[in-house]
Amino acid sequence: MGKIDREVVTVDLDAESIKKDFPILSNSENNKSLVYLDSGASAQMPRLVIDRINHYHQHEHANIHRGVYDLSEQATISYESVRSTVARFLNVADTSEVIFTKGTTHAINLVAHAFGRTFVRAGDEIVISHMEHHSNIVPWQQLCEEVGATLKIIPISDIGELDMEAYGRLLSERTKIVAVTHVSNVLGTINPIKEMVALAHSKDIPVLVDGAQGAPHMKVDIQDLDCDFYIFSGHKVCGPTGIGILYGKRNWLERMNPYEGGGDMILSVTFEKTTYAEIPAKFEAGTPPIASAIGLGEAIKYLEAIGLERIEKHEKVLTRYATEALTEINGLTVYGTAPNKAGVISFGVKGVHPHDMGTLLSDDGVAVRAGHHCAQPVMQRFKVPATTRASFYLYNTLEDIDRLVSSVRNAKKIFS
Ligand code: C6P
Repeated sequence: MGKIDREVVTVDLDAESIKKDFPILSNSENNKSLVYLDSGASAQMPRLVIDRINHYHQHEHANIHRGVYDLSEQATISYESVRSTVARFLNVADTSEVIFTKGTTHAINLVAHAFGRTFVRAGDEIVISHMEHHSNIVPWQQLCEEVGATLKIIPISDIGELDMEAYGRLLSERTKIVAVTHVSNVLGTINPIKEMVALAHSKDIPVLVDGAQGAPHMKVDIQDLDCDFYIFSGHKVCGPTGIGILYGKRNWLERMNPYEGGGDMILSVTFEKTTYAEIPAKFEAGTPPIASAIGLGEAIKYLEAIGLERIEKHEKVLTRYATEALTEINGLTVYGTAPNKAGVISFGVKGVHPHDMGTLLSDDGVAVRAGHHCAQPVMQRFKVPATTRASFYLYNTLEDIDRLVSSVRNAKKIFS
């Protein structure tokens, strides 16, 4: 593709007016208007999500699934309706396959425990990739240590793509599950999930997809991907923290033991024996974050009204524009240059530590993340201790990118 001309580039989405939906984005940082480029860590919440959560607290709060009084019944209806909203968002046919969790990390731990302790034994193998977030490494590593299984790693190329031939070779009769990220939170690479699932399924191996950086940024169609588990966090889809989603195929969920025990996940309890509720309740022990779930439902409706396809397209324009402008800076390296890439740019500038870069950008009102991004193996792969990372969302504009680029140039001058 040719070079992007700032004047002629068109975006499908009016990010400037979308920005006005987000109260926090009219704040300033260090006396400069805030440019928020850390949505990969946590997206901001639009006013209607904040208002919906407040309304729940002021007018609807009661525990769910328990009370016979109106308030509790209303809270239950509001909470359960989000399950259908999530099912529509992911194109899941059976709402019972949608489980509320505390977030992506909690959901992966749930599967590693519940699936792992049911199906993985000594000598078995679990396949993950070199670009996983720690949340999709550590729970599997812990499982392997506990049961005597082995973790196998799909390598990545210099541009940050999975080595698909190596992936094929890693799958064997010993493989019990593949757990792979939809989109790398460091490199931005969008992985060929459908192809990976088809290959694994041809050998009867289930696939878990960490969708923390996928579901917020593109239309996810579970029936098309055909994965066995898909996971994401509320706070990365413009919802609140403390809530996440685990989609799981009924066939697996029904055969998995519960992860946590407690109220709401049982059918009957005696001191001799407990029997468990059907899914999804079986995996939702205790009082859930009701307000957060309701906020998540509102966030999803907000994103749907704008359109995930438009959001994805918008982020692609921003990414291309930012990549071209940043790579014009001498001594700047972008880590992760796969052609199929989401709105994440990790970079380093010769002579400037990523943490110093992050601090200097913050002085200019530009919020980015600096560090290992909870993906230390990616840092090891590219032989860097850390990177600076800008990540984009629907409310970012080309002017935001201009501010980033000019601030990176200033930071570079300070250190030269
Ligand atoms: N990545 C980032 O700045 P939680 O914290 O449970 O909501 O999500 C964990 C997680 C799992 N997988 C991927 C691919 C992720 O990107 C994240 C969260 C944030 O990149 C915070 S470390």
